Order: sequence, then C-alpha cells, then structure tokens
Amino acid sequence: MTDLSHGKTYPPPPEWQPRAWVNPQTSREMYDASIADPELFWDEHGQRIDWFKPYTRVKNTSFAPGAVSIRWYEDGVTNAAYNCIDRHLETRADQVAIIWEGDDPSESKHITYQELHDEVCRFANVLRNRNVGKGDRVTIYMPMIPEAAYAMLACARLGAVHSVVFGGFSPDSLAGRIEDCGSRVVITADEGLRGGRKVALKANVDAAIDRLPPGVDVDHVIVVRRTGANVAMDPLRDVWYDAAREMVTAECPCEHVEAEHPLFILYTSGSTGKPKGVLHTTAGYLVYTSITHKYVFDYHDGDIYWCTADVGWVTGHSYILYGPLTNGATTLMFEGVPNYPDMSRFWQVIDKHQVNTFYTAPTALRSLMQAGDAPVKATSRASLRLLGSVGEPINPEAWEWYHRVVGDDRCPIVDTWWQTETGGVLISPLPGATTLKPGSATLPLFGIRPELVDADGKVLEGEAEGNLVIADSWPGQMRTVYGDHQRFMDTYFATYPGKYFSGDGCRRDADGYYWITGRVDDVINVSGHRMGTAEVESALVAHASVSEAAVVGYPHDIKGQGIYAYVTLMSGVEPTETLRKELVGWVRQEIGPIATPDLIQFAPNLPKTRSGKIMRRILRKIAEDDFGALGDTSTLSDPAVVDELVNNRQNRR
Ligand code: 6R9
Repeated sequence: MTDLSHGKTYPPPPEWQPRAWVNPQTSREMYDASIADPELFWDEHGQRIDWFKPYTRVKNTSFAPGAVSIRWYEDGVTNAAYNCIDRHLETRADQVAIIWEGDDPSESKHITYQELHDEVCRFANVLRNRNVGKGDRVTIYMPMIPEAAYAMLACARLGAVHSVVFGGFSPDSLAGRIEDCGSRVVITADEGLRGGRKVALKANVDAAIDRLPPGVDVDHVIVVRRTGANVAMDPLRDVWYDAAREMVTAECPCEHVEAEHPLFILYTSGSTGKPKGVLHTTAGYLVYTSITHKYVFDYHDGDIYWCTADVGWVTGHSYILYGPLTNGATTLMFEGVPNYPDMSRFWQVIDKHQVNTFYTAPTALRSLMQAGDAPVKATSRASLRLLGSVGEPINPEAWEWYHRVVGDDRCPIVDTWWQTETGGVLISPLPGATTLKPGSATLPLFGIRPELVDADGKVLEGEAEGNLVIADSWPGQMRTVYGDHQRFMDTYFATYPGKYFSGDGCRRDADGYYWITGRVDDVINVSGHRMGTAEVESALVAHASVSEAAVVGYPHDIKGQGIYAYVTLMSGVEPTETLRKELVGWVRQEIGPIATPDLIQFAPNLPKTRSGKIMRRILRKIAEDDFGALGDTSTLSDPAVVDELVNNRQNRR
C-alpha cells in the first residue's frame, strides 16, 4: 500500500500534554469504553447539555432494513438556544460569544453572551409576531452577519426549524428549497458583501418567490439592512428587520422541546434527483457537536476559535454556532473571503483577534499556497495553537505547507472527516493524542464504528481499501430526509443493509489509520462544496439547445475537482464558443456560481451501453486524461464514439 505521506509522521507536541483534554492513553481508553458500552458513554455525555426534563432512555436506534429509526435521549425535554445562550449567562454574560469580522477590515464587532441573548430574543419576538411557532419552517438566505446567527438561534428558541440556504445559490435553487419544506417566512438581507462585491440577496428572494408554483406562499420576508441598498419592498409581505426590532422586547421564553424535535433542515446534493433536506434534531445533535468541538479542537475556556465556513453549510451550523456556543466558547464569524483586500487576510484576522484555533478548507489553502509564503510570513500568527481542515481530502503537499508555513511547524493539524448527514466530525485526530500522518483523517472519534466493505458488502479487516460505512448510530446523525423517510433509507441504508453508507471510498493502513479517497457515487466535490452531477445535467438539458448532457468530475489543482460537462446539442444547433459561454452562464443562473462548469465539450454522441445507459466510467477517464485506462468498451452500442470524444476533449486548465 502506498503511504501518501511518504512515511512522515508528527507526534503530538510535548507542550500539549499538560493542557490537552486527552493524551494517547486516555483517548484510547475513552474510545474503547465508548464502543464497549455506548449507552453508558452517551449517558455520561448527555450531561453536556441542560435539560428541562431529564431523559431516562439514552439510545433507541435501528439500522434494520426498511425500519431505520434513530432516537437519542428521546424522553428528555430541552432547547438548543437555551443551551447555547441562557445557561451561560450566570457565568459568562460579559464574555464574548461571537467576534464578527466584516468583509471590510475596518469593520468588526464583539457580541457578548448577554448581547447574544438579547438579540436572539428580539429576533424570536419578531418571528413570533409573524406567527412562527414550534415546528414551522423558516428559510434563511443571509450573508455572514451576526443577524444570520441571531435568526438561526431565534428559530431554535421558538422550536421552529431553520433551513439555511447558502447565499451563492440562485433564485431557482432557493425556490426549490422554500417549496420543499413549505417555509412561509424567509429571512434575508438587502445585499450581501463578499470581497468588496455585492450580492443581490433580496432581489434573489423576490425572484424565487415569483417562481413558486400556485398554492405555495411566502407570507413574510424579513429583510436585514446590510449595505443600505435601495431594494424593492412589498408592503404587504416584506418588513425591514431594524424597524420590526424596535417594536419588540429583549425577553422571549424558550420553547420546551422534546429531544427529537427537529432543529434544522439543510439541503445537500446526492447522486440522484433534487437536493435532499437533511433533517437534524435537537438533543443528540447538540451533545455530539459539543463533545466533538471540545475534543477535536481541544477547546478550553478563553480560547479564540475561528471556523471560516459559511453558515450556509453544515460546517457553519455545527462548528461556528451550535458546537462552540453549547460549550460557551468565543467563536469568530467572518463575512469576507481569503483574498480580500489581499492574500494575507486570513492571517491578518488571526493577528487582529488573537485566534488560537483556525479551521478551514483545503481549497482555500491551495489557492493561498499559490501566492507563495510571503503573504503568510508578513503576519505573526503567534497566537495560533491548532489548525484544522475539512470538506475534502487534503493533499499531503497542502498539509505540509499548512503545517510549516501557516503553523510555523508548531501547530498540530486536525483533518476532520464528516458530512452534512453525520452532523459532526466522525474521523479526526485529537491534537494531544494522535500522531498525525499528512493526508489521513487518522482515527474514529468516541462512539464511532467505521468499517470498510467491498462491493458485495463483505467487511474487510486490517489493511484494506473499500467503501466507508458506519456500523452503529451516534447522536449527531441525521434522522431522516425531510418529508421522505423512504428516500433516507434507500440512500443511506440500502446499499449495505444494516449499515450507514457514507458514499466515500477509503483506505485503512497498517496502523488502522483511515485515508478518505473521495466519493464513490455521482457526487463531486468542488472547492469543498458538494455537487450532484445529476443536478448539473438537469440544468443543462433544461436549455433549449441541449438534447443531452453528462457531467463528471476531473482533478483540478485548486478546486480539488472541476466540473466537466459533455453536451449533445439539438440537431441543427451549431456548437459555437458563444453557445459554450451561454451554457456556462445558464448553469450559474439555474443552480448558482458554485455549479459553474469548468469545461464543456460538445459531443455529437455519448458512449452508451446497448440498453442506453451512459457509461460514466469512460467519460470520467477521458476527463481525467487517462486514456490508457478506458477499460472494456466492447459493451458500448457504438465503440467509435469514444475515439471521437478523446480526439475532441477539452484541454484541462
Ligand atoms: C463537512 C462536510 C461531505 C463530503 C464527504 C467527503 C468530503 C469532508 C473530508 C472529506 C476527505 C476530509 N469530505 N471532509 N474528504 N477528508 N477531512 O464537508 O460536509 O458538504 O456534506 O461534504 O466531503 O467526500 O462525503 P459535506
């Protein structure tokens, strides 16, 4: 087996020992105990959160085919906002909860736990005045401003279910998500601001609502003022948040909700069909994000912690807000981008706010790496103690650069593997305990039972490569696909009955370390964002000139994977450069900029089996420039199609 790290390993630095929550021995003991008696382990950690009514039953879960059911702490009663805010007030009212850093480096804010409480209560009252209550869905389409956090926590306070839609999604994508969960309230801002550029959020909401089918209604749009832009306001439907805020008090009781009450829906791409509404519930999710935030980031009181994700993704939910706030942490929220005003921005923010823990994505690191070491070295970063990575496999070169240049050879890196569906990190080093191997997410966290299986579901032992499944439930796991439990069971529990299938391939080395190799389904990972190839295909075929499309990923130096689209045009349509550009713009408009095709190849024919199935394996190989490995093409209905595709392939950038 090839060791991608060239055998180089990094033991935990000795200076970590006095302070770390766990060392190599205690972490192993804790892991073993969590597997030997999950009930006992998760009962103990159920105490991480406060309960209005304590639970008596810890775990009631089944991965049984056709009867998947996941319930944790089911008879307990609690509230997520209470755990993130109210319970800290006695000891932390004046401690900073959120440090907000604006897109413009001259703008930042410190929000204490008391201020967070007051703002969340006000937001909750504004929602309550618009009839939002327990179980109602609220769509949040916001820039990275404190009001996004207030809005999410306000929903939690009322027992309403938030569905955050990333601000980079198009009106169409937003409309689909509003419709799927039936939100009657949308929270947005006049405009977003990223890298000095404005994003027309309110206009997108208007366009999305215009597209809703008859019978699907949005009653209220709450608009936070961010840039002060002059936006259209429908007097019957739209309200400025600042005006509504003036009308309410800073007191709002927390709704008491059952442990399994839905906390949020987050849409994510899969290999087929429309994005799925991943549903997370209250207590188990909080317990899991809080325990993982504590141990993975070795979080101690007083630490300044920064996760650079957007709240539109699960990483923002779990590790900007819910995990850190449950732990009473100080969490930094950043509105901007890594290269604005210049390539030093991340490191300047670290110095400005004396950040101790920094958590980002490999794609950001790879693009910063290209600018060389100087923009990093121009800053001190002396406050940094720990670095983290998430979203996609981190290549050993980027890992080494992160360690050597950003961390001055001093800071461990936690490469955290997880998914929207898993709620929190499942495989990751613990900085005081785990010897690191660059490129490996290393070992499972407490309570997690990963297995590698072959195509037939046979469990592989020892050193092996296969598909990554998880053999038993953990509290942070998604509970269902919103409104479609059958789809939940079919997607995650049918491939390997009785096990949760992640969709990722993985190797395990002789030390038991896990090396995620990437998706094994038709999902591609573009700059750490998940994209279903089927989604891009259906956007393309919705264009009048396109008769058929097949989309695959290909290796991309910065994005990890790029989007390669093979497009067959309607007969009589000329394949021109203008049309190529139009199609790129079309997909951006249909889904959003994150789905922008990098390469479009016009293909008069696509390789198909005799039964008419597109042979994606071959398309992937051509996109990868791997022509030697096209494999068996004899089952194609017309093998000559392949030569034509190879001859006309788009050059990789
Ligand atoms: C948290 C998040 C999940 C997919 C996942 C995998 C990839 C995430 C990774 C990683 C290798 C890591 N992924 N973290 N691959 N090493 N440390 O990213 O959730 O957007 O749902 O994506 O991302 O392929 O299946 P999500």
